[in-house]
Amino acid sequence: MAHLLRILRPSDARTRDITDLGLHLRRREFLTGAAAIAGAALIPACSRDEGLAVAASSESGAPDAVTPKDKATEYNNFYEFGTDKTDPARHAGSLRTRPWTIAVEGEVAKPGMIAIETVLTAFPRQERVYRLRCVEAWSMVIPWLGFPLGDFLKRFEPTSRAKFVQFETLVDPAQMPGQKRNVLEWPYREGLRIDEAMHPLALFATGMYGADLPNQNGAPLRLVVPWKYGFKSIKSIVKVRLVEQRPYTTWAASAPDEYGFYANVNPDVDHPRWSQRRERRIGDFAKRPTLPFNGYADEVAPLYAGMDLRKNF
Ligand SMILES: Nc1nc2c(c(=O)[nH]1)N[C@H]1C(S)=C(S)[C@@H](COP(=O)(O)O)O[C@H]1N2
Ligand SMILES: [Mo]
Repeated sequence: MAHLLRILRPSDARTRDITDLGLHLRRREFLTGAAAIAGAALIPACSRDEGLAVAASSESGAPDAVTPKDKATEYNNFYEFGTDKTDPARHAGSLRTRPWTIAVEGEVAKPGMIAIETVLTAFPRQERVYRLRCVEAWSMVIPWLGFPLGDFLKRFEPTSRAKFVQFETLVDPAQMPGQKRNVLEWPYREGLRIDEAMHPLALFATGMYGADLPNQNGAPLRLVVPWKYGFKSIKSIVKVRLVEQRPYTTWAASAPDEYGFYANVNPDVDHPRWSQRRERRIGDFAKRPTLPFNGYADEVAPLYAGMDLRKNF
């Protein structure tokens, strides 16, 4: 991993935005002689819970600023609470996030239930500043608090037959009023190939902006896969199942011509109803180019070597 930078404490990221980090990246880029600022930097964990950041600046050289917190917490997709962007912030207060347990099952040597309190103590949180690119062609830059998904999975000892991971959101229409309508098949389900899930950029997030996750952003535990369209980043997870075959995933099942299993951000593959070439960063007026793998190609493109990414969209 080429570009390294460190935020010493999670709170630093709120005061020093990615503008500074972008300059820092560019300096490093200059020093290492690399051609372009390609995307994310991953910092090896050197000490416990010191707050690590993965930041990026855009290909044009213009630094990416962190999206204001009120935008990231008031403009959401979380259909369990309604389909309007403002529904989750207005209705997610009814979600009870304690007690909360996550079931881990399937192709693992040690299946079991893990309480969210155990998750919070067992896996030290790091800060990761990632771009989030929704398939609807808007984007944000969000400072998450979380830990590598791979660290979580390893604790349950996946077997050699674990080729994919499936995730499920809670189903409870009393807490999640959007589930009274059949806009999607509940529970919301998502999945990754095991090598994608083990990639160090794949994150299990329990917080954002230096605090615990607001309910509307997927409390108490959600997935964040920054190189894929936002719908892969499933919220409020209650089940993780390791499986041998590619699992059912909600959006790919509901509209297979529009949403693929891989859903890697790809400006060259249009959605049937709109272009994916450009995106609107929430808060910006002008659109900006969408980057292959959302700017994380250096890190993740090798996962897809030899694959036809138009077919496997
Ligand atoms: N359970 C569940 N997870 C979900 C969704 C959803 O409707 N239900 N929406 C997805 C979509 S389309 C996006 S873009 C992101 C949005 O995350 P954010 O609201 O935290 O920005 O959550 C994803 N995770
Ligand atoms: Mo999305």
